Amino acid sequence: MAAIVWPINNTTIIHKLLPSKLHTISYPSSLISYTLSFFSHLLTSSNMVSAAEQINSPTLAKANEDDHVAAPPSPQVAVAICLLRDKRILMGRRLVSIGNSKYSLPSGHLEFGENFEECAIREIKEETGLDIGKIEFLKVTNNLFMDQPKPADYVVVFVRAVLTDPTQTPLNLEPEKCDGWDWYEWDNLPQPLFGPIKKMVMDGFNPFPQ
Ligand code: 8DG
Ligand code: MG
Repeated sequence: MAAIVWPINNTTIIHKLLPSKLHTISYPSSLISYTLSFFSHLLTSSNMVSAAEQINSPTLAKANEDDHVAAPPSPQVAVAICLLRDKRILMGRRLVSIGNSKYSLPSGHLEFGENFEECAIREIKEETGLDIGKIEFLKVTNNLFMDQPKPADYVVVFVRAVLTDPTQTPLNLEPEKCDGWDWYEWDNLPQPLFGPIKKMVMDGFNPFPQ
């Protein structure tokens, strides 16, 4: 004997009723009569869930919200600048959560449509008021900060640059993010260094032209 097997979840009833989706299996006759009566009940308009209703359903909205919450954070792109002056480099002590109280380079997030050079010029200007030129690509690293309340993944493009006016002095224009800027000899860098730059130094990185 043949019986129609219907889906339990009536929100997918239309899809499941396509002929190609019907299954034929053997069942006792009592179950078949129950099956057919329930099947006709499902086909009444009051039980059919339209596509529009499904899209507007609170359940779907909740599921989408849950998906959004569960989505992993995306990697971000930052440009870090090795600003060189004679034999010294500009560094400042961080006051933000990632690398708090550690010394690091001026750096910031790449904005949409910006190239690395434009980002370096803008970030240095915003953080120190300095104008830079002769910007050259040095290195790119991928840095994970998993010990943060909100873990972060930064792809960091390191460039080097020099002052366009060597008499300019750095200002601390974002005092909530940095303790202040100063020039440091490469072989006498301030301590403690921020993790990613510390690792680069230990691996032999040197931003000065050789
Ligand atoms: P923005 O909002 O002004 O664009 O950014 P920001 O607040 O100035 O960003 P940032 O923390 O100075 O730099 C962005 C991220 O780059 C930082 O959270 C971690 C990562 N980063 C590294 N290495 C270095 C580094 O040597 N110096 C700096 N400043 N950031 C670095 O992975
Ligand atoms: Mg910064």
